[in-house]
Amino acid sequence: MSIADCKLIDLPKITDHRGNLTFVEGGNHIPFSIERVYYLYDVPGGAERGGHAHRQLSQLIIAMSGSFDIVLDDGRDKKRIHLNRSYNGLYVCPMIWREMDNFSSGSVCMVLASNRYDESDYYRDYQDYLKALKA
Ligand code: T46
Repeated sequence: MSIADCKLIDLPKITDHRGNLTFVEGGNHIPFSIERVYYLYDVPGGAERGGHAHRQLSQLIIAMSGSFDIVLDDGRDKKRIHLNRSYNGLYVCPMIWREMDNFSSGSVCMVLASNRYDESDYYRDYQDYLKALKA
């Protein structure tokens, strides 16, 4: 897996004079079934989140409101992506280190995940992650 496998996905957007509607179908718009949804909100200015990789988990990360940056790192290359549209989702495949910062005031980050929460799926130490990539 590399950061080239992580893609910004344009989700369907139904525009309407009443407001817009976007939807996500697991296995259709994203390459996994959705087992869990979580969201980050009330993030204080200057906060950083992430700082880990997942062994198995695939995720779609969406800026539902406001904006933030995600730095993807596959142990060779790094890429900073700015998310600021609720109809765009960043697909992050397994074994990618991610860090999040630059949260705007009032931003909400929603994440669709392929599995339930499992702490044993995390690499939270960067050196352990690099070792696992070489193994
Ligand atoms: C990711 C980024 C975008 C749970 O109990 N259940 C959950 O579903 C999650 C996601 C977390 N937690 C617990 C685990 C920790 O005690 O909530 C606490 C904070 O989690 P963490 O430090 O991992 O939060 P972030 O914002 O750094 O990372 C999260 C996800 O963990 C991660 O998968 O990609 O958001």
